[in-house]
Amino acid sequence: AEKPKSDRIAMRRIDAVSATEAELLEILKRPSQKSPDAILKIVTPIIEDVRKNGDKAVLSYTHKFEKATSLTSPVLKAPFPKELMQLPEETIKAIDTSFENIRKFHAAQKDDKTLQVETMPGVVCSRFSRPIERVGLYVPGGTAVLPSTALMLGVPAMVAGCKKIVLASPPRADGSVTPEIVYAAHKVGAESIVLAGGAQAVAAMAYGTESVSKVDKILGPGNQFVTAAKMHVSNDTNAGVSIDMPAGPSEVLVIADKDANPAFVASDLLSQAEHGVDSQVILIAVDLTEEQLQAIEDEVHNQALALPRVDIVRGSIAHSVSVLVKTIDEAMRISNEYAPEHLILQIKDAAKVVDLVMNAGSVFIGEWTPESVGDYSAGVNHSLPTYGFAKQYSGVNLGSFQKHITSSNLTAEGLRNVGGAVMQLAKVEELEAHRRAVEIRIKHMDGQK
Ligand code: HSO
Ligand code: ZN
Repeated sequence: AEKPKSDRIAMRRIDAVSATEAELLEILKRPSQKSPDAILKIVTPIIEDVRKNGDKAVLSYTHKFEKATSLTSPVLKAPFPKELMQLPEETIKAIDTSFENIRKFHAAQKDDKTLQVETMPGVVCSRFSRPIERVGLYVPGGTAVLPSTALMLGVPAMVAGCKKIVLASPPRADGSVTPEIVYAAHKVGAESIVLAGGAQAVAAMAYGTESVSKVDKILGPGNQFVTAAKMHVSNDTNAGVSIDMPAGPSEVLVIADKDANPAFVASDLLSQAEHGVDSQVILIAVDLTEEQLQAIEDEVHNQALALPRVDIVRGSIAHSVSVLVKTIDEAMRISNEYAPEHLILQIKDAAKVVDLVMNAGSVFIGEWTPESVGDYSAGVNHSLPTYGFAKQYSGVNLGSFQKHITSSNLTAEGLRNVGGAVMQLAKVEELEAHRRAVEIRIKHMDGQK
């Protein structure tokens, strides 16, 4: 029987043609997050406790929050026992295929060759990359286990040549980690898995404990506690640790025109909506008739009802919208303003429209490219900037696991060529020692001593 209309799983509609700019901006606002101060009040004492009391503190939080009371050590060291990665053949195959595609795409991002430019005769500037030595990769637990995240973080770390890869993931109540995560950790050559989640896992990796290795950078998505803890430790100059990017709930923006298949469009909106009640999905409908729009909405409703996570979908669809526009240009203007984590182009000549993309984490082009291929197996990374941070951040990539070091190498002639500019600027800044470091050499060349 038909569900009552009020029970319909439907996105709000807004007509961008008649809406004011202010109304549009309001609609495109992300659902607001809990105040960072409130979260910090909760995580700061946890971080302090772990910093002071090490393993004992980490374990006590894992006993409390994960209910894994049988755990006696917060770390599982490699080599990981075979019996902890027992998996069905299909799963091993799927992980292996995804691993290989992610490896290929990230290996192609290598810039092993030193970049070298002679800016003036005898003045050679170079740039070369080196791996970050020790990295901590946070793999969330929660409503879904995400071994794919272990691959998305671990594979580029491995390709970059990071010496020490530490994974952290909240254990299940029996103290174990899902075998898929252990297998992924094994494949990327992780040295250990920290059996903890939340702020305690972040603190353990930032400061190190008796058994958890201290790392130089922490990457990976997480809930608001994890994010707040990452921000906190990266602000502590004594910790000496950096992070990838701020993180918020997952989101997708789909641009669809008359050529789009309504069932495909709906399936993409729903794959993002099922991540969490705080996920946001946006449809930009380009010059669709009422009938076409209705077809998409019907698909959203009907497909949603068949999903095991329909209750989560209800939550996220409740704050999601369809924006009606007339042209692709207008659609792209709105998309660039929103700066979605994922942008799906289900439009005619989609590949050409990529030129207009200014802000987005990752783009999925054409009707045969659902977001889920990028989430798992295509080779692109799924750790992407959310919450509008695609305006200034890139998603995780090979560079996230490297530093770029520069060098300069001058000949005597080079120093003569550039020395005048250096001495003059040193004079302007009244930094006499700087000026003399050049002068002393030039005099030496001239035999004046
Ligand atoms: N779409 C998620 C990534 C993910 N999907 C993991 C499935 N598993 C955030 O980009
Ligand atoms: Zn996903």
